[in-house]
Amino acid sequence: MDHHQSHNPSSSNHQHQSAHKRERNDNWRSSSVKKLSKPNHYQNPSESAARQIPVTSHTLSTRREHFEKDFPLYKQPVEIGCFSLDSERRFYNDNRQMRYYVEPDRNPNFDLRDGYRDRYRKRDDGVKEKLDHMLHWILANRLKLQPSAPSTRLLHADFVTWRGHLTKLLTTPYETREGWLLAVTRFRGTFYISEVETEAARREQENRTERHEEMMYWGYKFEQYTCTDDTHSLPDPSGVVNTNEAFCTVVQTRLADHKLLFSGEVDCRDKDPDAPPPPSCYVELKTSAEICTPKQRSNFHRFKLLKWWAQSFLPGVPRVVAGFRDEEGVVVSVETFHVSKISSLIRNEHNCWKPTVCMNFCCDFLTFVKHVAVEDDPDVVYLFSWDPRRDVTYSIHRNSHYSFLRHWYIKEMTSEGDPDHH
Ligand code: 0WD
Ligand code: CA
Repeated sequence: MDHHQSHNPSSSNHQHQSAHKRERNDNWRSSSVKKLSKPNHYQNPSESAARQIPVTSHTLSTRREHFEKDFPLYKQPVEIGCFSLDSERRFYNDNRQMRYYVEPDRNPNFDLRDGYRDRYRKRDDGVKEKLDHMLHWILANRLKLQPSAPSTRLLHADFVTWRGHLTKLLTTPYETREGWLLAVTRFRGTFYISEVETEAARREQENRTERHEEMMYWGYKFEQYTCTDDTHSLPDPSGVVNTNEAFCTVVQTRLADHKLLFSGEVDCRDKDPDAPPPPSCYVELKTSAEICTPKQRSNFHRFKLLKWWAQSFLPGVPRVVAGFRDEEGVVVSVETFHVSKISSLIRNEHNCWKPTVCMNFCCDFLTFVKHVAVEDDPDVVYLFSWDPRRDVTYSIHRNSHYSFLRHWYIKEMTSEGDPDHH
């Protein structure tokens, strides 16, 4: 099956949905969640949670075999807005940072090292932005996010998060190296998910080699060789690479019974004004080491294409343009990957990843979150934690340094939406 069919709202997925839901919940209860007779911190389950899970459970399995089920419903993502971050990382509720894709030569010889020393302004990655830009976007677009029917909920969404966090969830059943920490806060019926840096990731960031630092620049330099600011000009590789700048799409979609609202950075769009509307006109840019041996090809399929597929499938970005570079950072070839064809490309690979496992795990994790994070309070964080070869566990933190919903957001969301407020 071509999994992009599931994006098509008219596909058979719609009809199969209720049967799906039943099957999924049974599976979640019986196999992927361990039952514990002595819970330690599963407190005060809501009525609906108590009804759906008769046993108290507090871990979630990530084993692949539990998620080899039918592909869950994933609605075609719809762009409901966008925002831009400028060279100083300032937020704008518009598309001023949109760039246009200019197709390069198939063998372009782009020098990705050019400008690393003298024309590079790197974003300060010590600043943890958490969900802040998304919260700004939500406040600026409150009216179009309100539930259609009167509700105690403020937003027509079950989950608000970054696309990058969802990518991590999709690849979890296949990840063997890096664990994650995801903080969840339930506020007025919506679950906000924000990543917390793990100790291992922090150490890695501190101990990066000079070579690694430079290679991180290469991806941005490739963008400069292939993108323009307007539809009429050509790329300008003589300029400064400033990684503060970003254009982000905000999309709404649904994974089984989870309504999702998330944002992801988009590299550029098709410059043809007759191209399909967003997100179908968007292009994701990547660089990767050139492939010289069968072993390298196999690794590329098994690891890289999994990450590329997951990241672009989520917001419905249909194309990934890859620049393959040599050891010296020279792009020797360029290839376009159609996201809908990636899963068939890898089918010949022995023991390879499966899109259905990725999507079912993500779906079951979100169900798990809904059952665990019962207390609706912006000062409470449910911290979900995962290490490779382990189950997902969680801990609860009240008024801790993990809290990430800003006071300005809570204040504005709870006052102005109140009909008595003037
Ligand atoms: O952990 C994250 N993903 C966080 C992202 C934490 C806090 C903030 N952000 C925000 C920033 O506002 C950024 O503009 O991330 C935005 C991008 O979010 P995303 O699309 O959800 O992230 P992801 O899919 O992981 O990465 C997309 C691109 C990357 O391109 P490649 O081709 O390497 O995947 O966003 C960039 C990077 O260029 N990027 C980041 N930019 C700023 N902060 C970050 C980050 N932490 N991670 C990746
Ligand atoms: Ca990219």
